[in-house]
Amino acid sequence: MTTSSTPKSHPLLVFSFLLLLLGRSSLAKKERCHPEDKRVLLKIKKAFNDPYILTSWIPDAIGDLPYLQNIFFHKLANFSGPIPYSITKLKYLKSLTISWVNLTGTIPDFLGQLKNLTYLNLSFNNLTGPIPTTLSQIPNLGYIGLDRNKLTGTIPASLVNPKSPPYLILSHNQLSGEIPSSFGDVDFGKIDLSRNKLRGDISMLFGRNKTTQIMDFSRNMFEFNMSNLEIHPSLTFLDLNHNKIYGSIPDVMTQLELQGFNVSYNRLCGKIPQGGTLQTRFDYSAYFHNRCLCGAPLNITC
Ligand SMILES: *[C@@H]1O[C@H](CO)[C@@H](O)[C@H](O)[C@H]1NC(C)=O
Ligand SMILES: *[C@@H]1O[C@H](CO)[C@@H](O)[C@H](O)[C@H]1NC(C)=O
Ligand SMILES: *[C@@H]1O[C@H](CO)[C@@H](O)[C@H](O)[C@H]1NC(C)=O
Ligand SMILES: *[C@@H]1O[C@H](CO)[C@@H](O)[C@H](O)[C@H]1NC(C)=O
Ligand SMILES: *[C@@H]1O[C@H](CO)[C@@H](O)[C@H](O)[C@H]1NC(C)=O
Ligand SMILES: *[C@@H]1O[C@H](CO)[C@@H](O)[C@H](O)[C@H]1NC(C)=O
Ligand SMILES: *[C@@H]1O[C@H](CO)[C@@H](O)[C@H](O)[C@H]1NC(C)=O
Ligand SMILES: CC(=O)N[C@H]1CO[C@H](CO)[C@@H](O)[C@@H]1O
Repeated sequence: MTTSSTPKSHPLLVFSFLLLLLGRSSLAKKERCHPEDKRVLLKIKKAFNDPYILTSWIPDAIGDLPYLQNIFFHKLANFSGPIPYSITKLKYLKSLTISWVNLTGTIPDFLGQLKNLTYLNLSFNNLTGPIPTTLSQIPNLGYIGLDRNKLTGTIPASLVNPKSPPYLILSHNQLSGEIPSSFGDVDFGKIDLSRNKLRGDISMLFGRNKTTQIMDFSRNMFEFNMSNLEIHPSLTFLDLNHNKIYGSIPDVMTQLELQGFNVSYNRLCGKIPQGGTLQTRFDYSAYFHNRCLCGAPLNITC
């Protein structure tokens, strides 16, 4: 149930999409839109016709739609600016996507007031500053996508709520520092921290009990000994390229049904374990530029 307008599409398309998503479950099925919401939507429609809105792009009136559950803004031309405070009036909001719209400023602390949020996607914008610690005040936030912005600072330890095993996508930012050790207690579904300036040991994110499927830590400065990593069979994608990982590739990797695997540009040594998908699915480029890795598919004998 998603729509994505092209960069040239008119804001009114989004308005009509909002209209489609409206409604309280308690309402009679034929009455799609709460009457009060309808009145406000008409106000928003008027606002979108007013070119002035382009300077403060989400009209304040959006906060007068208390029953709205989903917001999906994607690839809208000429939209730019910060997230408005009025969004906190949307007490029932479950899903918030504002992506590819040149959102600027910081991620506001007040997003933590959206207690019903389960999905947050602010990817592909120009957001700056740190990740607010207030996101941890949202009890069931299971999906956090803040990728492809200009976020800085460290990842707050409180960001992730272990009770709602999260998808955490923070790739393509300028985040720095180490991963909070408390993340070792979390069983992520997917974790993508690629293309940041993160460093330190992330071996606590692995383990026999973790059912994580996708891990992308590529292009950071992570540094740990890979030799004794324990990995659950659910892992299907592991990208570690361009870090400072040392030791050797553990034999357990041959027992996984890997769709993606890349340890190139690290400091690994020793023989690449032979078997599983390690030779059949991945060529030398998944292994090259290490300190002293050898064996197939590298053309280096051990
Ligand atoms: C965006 O702004 C440019 C320049 O002001 C204008 O030419 C274009 O028509 C606008 N696009 C939309 C979809 O309003
Ligand atoms: C972010 O801003 C830069 C420069 O202002 C611009 O070139 C870029 O297209 C913007 N990114 C997005 C996703 O709008
Ligand atoms: C994004 O917003 C910035 C700041 O308002 C502006 O300078 C830039 O031109 C915008 N970029 C696009 C692609 O709209
Ligand atoms: C966030 O939204 C963008 C645009 O719709 C989409 O490409 C991306 O996959 C979404 N990210 C996540 C983590 O859902
Ligand atoms: C893994 O899970 C089992 C069963 O739940 C538990 O006994 C064990 O202590 C866990 N191991 C680790 C390393 O957390
Ligand atoms: C990595 O760990 C293995 C197993 O504990 C150990 O034998 C090896 O010396 C370590 N490698 C480095 C470079 O510290
Ligand atoms: C592994 O990553 C390197 C560096 O980004 C890239 O050049 C190579 O094509 C990748 N190989 C595979 C099999 O993914
Ligand atoms: C899970 C959750 O926070 N649910 C809340 C959704 O919003 C209503 C209205 O504010 C609250 O009563 C629920 O507790």
